Amino acid sequence: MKTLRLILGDQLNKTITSLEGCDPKTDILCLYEVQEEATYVKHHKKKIAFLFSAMRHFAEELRQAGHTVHYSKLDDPKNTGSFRGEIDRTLAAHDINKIVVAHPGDYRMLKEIESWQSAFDIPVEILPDNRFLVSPEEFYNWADGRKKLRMEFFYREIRKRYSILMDGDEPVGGQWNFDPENRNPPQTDLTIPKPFENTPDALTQEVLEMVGDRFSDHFGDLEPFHFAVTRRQAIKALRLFIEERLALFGDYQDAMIEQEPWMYHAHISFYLNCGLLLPLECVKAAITAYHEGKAPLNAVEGFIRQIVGWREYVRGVYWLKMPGYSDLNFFNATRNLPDFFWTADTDMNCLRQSVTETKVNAYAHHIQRLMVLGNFALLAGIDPDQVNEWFLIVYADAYEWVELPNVTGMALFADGGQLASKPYASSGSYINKMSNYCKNCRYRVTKKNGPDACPFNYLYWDFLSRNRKALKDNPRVGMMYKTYDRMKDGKKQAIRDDSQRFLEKLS
Ligand code: FAD
Ligand code: DLZ
Ligand code: SF4
Repeated sequence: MKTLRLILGDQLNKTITSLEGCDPKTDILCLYEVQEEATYVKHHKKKIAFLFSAMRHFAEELRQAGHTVHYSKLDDPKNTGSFRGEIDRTLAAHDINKIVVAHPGDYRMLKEIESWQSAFDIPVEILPDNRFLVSPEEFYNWADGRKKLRMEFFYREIRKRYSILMDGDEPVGGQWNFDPENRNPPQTDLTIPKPFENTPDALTQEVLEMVGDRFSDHFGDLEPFHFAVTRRQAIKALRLFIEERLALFGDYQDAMIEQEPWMYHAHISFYLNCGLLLPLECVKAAITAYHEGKAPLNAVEGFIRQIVGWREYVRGVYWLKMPGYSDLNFFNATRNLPDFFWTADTDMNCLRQSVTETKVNAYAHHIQRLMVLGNFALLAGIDPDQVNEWFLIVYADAYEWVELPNVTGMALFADGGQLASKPYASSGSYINKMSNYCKNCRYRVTKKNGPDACPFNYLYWDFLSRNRKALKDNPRVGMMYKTYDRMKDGKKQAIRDDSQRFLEKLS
């Protein structure tokens, strides 16, 4: 009797629990490319190509390590298009008495897997997902009894538990968080290193052709394609970040420069989220660089906080709050997503740059996602379902467990403050301070009203005014309402008129 060990497309690591205790003589390792996963939302072409190529390379590595691997290619004429159909085919061909799989990333997928036991009438064992440092159960325990789930306190516990950047019981440098040092505006004379670029091999070329043929109506540019698709290549990408970018990661973490999509960020979320890299190895690499004097503490602490803090925290929130979390709409926002989120056809330069780079790279860095794209969706009152779907489609690192809390919780405040203490709403002045986008914009960031004024300026006040009832008890926005209340009636009317004119045109 054999065990079918299913490896999902985002579980591409030999240490994954579903491979523990695997008997290469009897067990079959299964990877399935299926149409239902590629189209439950219409993922960016580059995202599909990346994942399929990484899956095919991983299958090859498993074969070379002596395992029996069943791999369903999407363009195999016999491919049924669904996990159920593919498992059915494997069961029909082999004498299998059990299915083993590591806990999936998404709630949707968990429900699907839970239905298999009765569908196939054999045991289905779901093992913990060891690609994370904190299990959903541990997070429930941490959250239990807390009024507010603040990332900072969660992060400190993880630092202590894993002894990360610790000096006994104290944080190295005497501070847990160096964020205040990490908000430098961009300098004009920065020489930003070239990003990691992998050259596609024959296997990747085959995938690119297939994706080009079959998903031509999906968003995004398929080529050039430079993602790492094996663990070895992903480690190279990580090393390059540590050597060339980490030292300035902290200083310019929030900065945005026209035509510079990569800045000093790590560009490893795609690899972490599909298993090619693991969180602790990234953290250790950064700490080693700190001890070797290659990167300052503000950069290293900032980087590890993203990985062992934010990343683990949003996953914990996701599993704690699902399934209800995906339905939240605190501000009752109903506006349709504007077309320019797909076409980049807008006069607002910050949005045009961010959407264009997203289309080309299936990547945008955090501040573009939060303070340009997310901020606009928040201020314009775009329906959270549509915003979530867009973010899930367009980024190569997007899976619901990480995308949903970042969009619903952090960018849109659609959860009413379960994740963030106040909405990340801002006028054009923040974007102007942290980028050079405004210089080449048809709008004027210093103008507050009128046809040439930066739309973020009036939309910001209009958002606060529209949502006063919902935000009235939030102490962190009280000051802004005081400022609004001091405005003359004519100014308030101009804000309303400009916003209405702009938003009507948007629809
Ligand atoms: P860096 O800035 O170099 O950070 C290093 C690593 O820290 C990242 O690779 C990532 O693994 C982790 N990290 C940083 N911030 C976060 C965060 N807020 N949540 C989780 N992990 C974090 N990240 C995704 O992985 N997938 C998503 O679908 C996604 N959607 C987002 C949507 C919005 C609206 C916002 C505001 C953020 C989103 N993020 C998402 C978080 C963050 O923007 C990306 O992780 C980051 O931009 C990835 O690029 P990087 O590897 O260069 O990150
Ligand atoms: C994202 C994705 C895509 C596009 N295709 C597949 C696939 O064909 N087969 C597969 O096993 N996984 C795929 N994935 C990743 C899954 O969507 C992911 O494993 C679940 O959403 C759980 O996180
Ligand atoms: Fe964006 Fe306003 Fe600056 Fe234009 S002026 S780039 S719309 S913030």
